[in-house]
Formats: sequence, C-alpha cells, structure tokens
Amino acid sequence: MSKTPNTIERSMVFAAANVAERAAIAAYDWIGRGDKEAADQAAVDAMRNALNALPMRGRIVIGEGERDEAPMLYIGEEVGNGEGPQIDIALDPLEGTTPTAKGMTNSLAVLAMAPRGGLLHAPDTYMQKIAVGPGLPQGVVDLDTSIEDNLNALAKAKGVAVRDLTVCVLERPRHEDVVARIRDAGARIFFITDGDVAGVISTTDPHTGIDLYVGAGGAPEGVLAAAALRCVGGQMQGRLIFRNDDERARATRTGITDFDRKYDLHDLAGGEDIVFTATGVTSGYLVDGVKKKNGTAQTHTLLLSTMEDAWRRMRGRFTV
Ligand code: VTB
Repeated sequence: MSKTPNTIERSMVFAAANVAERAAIAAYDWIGRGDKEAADQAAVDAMRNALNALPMRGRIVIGEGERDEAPMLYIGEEVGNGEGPQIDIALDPLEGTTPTAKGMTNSLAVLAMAPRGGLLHAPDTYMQKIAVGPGLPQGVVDLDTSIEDNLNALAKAKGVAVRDLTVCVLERPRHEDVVARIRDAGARIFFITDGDVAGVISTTDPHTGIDLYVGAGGAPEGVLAAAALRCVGGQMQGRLIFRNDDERARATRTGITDFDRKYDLHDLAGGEDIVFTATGVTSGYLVDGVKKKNGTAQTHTLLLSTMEDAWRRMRGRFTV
C-alpha cells in the first residue's frame, strides 16, 4: 500500500495562489453592482475551474455548503485532476459577498490546503472566536476567561495599558454586551462589517494596530483564519454555537460529537503542512483589490505556508 503523503509540494503553494487569484478576478466584474449571488457564483465557477486543473486528489472540507444546498464546491466534493497527493481544501471563493456587491472594503477570495485530515470539518454554524498574534505567552487569552481579564492579561504581556489595546469586533447586535465591556475597560474597538477571516489575521500584522479579535462569526471562516495563523504564528480558540437542532444535525454530519468543545489552533488546522492564500477582491487592510484595465487584471495576494517563515505578498498581472 502506498504511504499517504503528509506534505504539500512547494509548487502547490503557488498553484493555490493562482486559484484564489482567478476567483478574485472573476468576482471583480460584480463589484458595486448590488448582486451578491452573481458575485459569489462568478468566484465559485472560477475557483472550481482552477482547482480542477491541479494535480491532486482534492476534497472540499469547508466549502459553499452541504451537497443538497450547493451545486458546486460543496462539502465532500472531489476536486483536482484525480492524480497526486490527497489534499483537503477549505475555501471561501468570496469572503464578503455583501461588501463586494456594495463596493465596500475587505472582500477576499480565500483558500487553504492541508494534507488529508489537516483541517477541521466545521459545520456551517457560528463559532465564538478569540485570537491574538504571535510572540505572546501561550494561553495569554482564553475563550473561557472574561473579556476584562483577557484585556488585562494581554496588556500586561504587551507591556502597555488596556487603553492602548485595540480589539477587532464584527459589528453585530449579538456583540453589544462585549462591546460595552471592552469600552468600559478602556480599550479601543475596530469594527468590521464583514470578513472575520481578515479580522482574525489582522491580529498577526503589526501594521493593522489590532491586538485582539473577539466575537462570533462563521465556523468555516474560523477554520480558514486558523489555517493562516498556523503559518504566521498567533493563538486562536473557537467554540461552535448552536441555535437549533438543524445546526446540531449539521455538526453531527461533519463528525462532531462534543458540542461544547473548545478548539485550539491545532484542532482547527492541525495539518503538518498548511497553505493559506487570500487575494483581495475589494481593497482592505490586508491586501489591495483587483484592478482591471485595458485587458489586464492586477491582483494582490497574501500567500502563507507552514513550510516558509515569511509573509509573502504577491502582485499578479493577468491578461483577461
Ligand atoms: C462572518 C464574516 C463573513 O458572515 O463570519 C459573518 O466573516 C458571520 O455571519 O464575511 P453574520 O453575517 O450572520 O453575522 C460574513 O459577514 C458573511 O459570510
């Protein structure tokens, strides 16, 4: 029996970037046109075509939804040309359909890859998340600690006052309580309207000025963000949130038995090798968006992998 490869070839790192670039270019045509379904569909089609050209036996573990609700890039769909390593893929062809349709910032085409079994099969539910960047004591913040204590511990570890900390939070009514408590504690809040993959990653990039990410967002997005943090360092914890029996059934179908489990970074993205790539559709604080002019499309991509100790930002120019 052949040994299952548990590594990803270097060439696959750049191939992954190309997949996200193609999706972003396709979504560009729908920026600001008020049709988020069409924008998503364009990105899905382009991402699927690019994936199917790759030399791998790929399997979608985080995708557009379950088979009966997503005709393409559904969870469990096999992608790739059917030859080569067995790779699990988490993707969001358009993370931020609303900002794309509204011509707002921070929408991305996102993809992560790991050898088979290296990414959590997260159900399409919410996940409570907390994340900080690299270089901090392990366990400095914790999902089960109060926000006040987390802010104090983080400030101490960074050698600053709580009022010097900035927390990124998805702007939603469900976060009113935590927002009030962060404000009472004296820290700043950097609200995002969508896109918590970028929100979590922003804690790892000193240029953003963001120290902490907290709040509930999509569980699939949690796995994608964890894949990025595995590459650049940082800490993250997540816990699934279930609002009804349908969501619990979704979790059961993905193989989850412990509904209260607190996942750490390696539980979310445990693969020995991980690749994470995000191409900007509209410009944001992580990457610039697509620019299309005179038959060329320019892209800006963040490309990370556990095999390299670097943030790679790439500009692409494509004839379209
Ligand atoms: C987040 C964010 C996404 O959904 O996960 C959020 O990353 C959570 O869902 O960009 P709600 O919008 O229901 O709060 C998005 O905003 C859209 O998928």
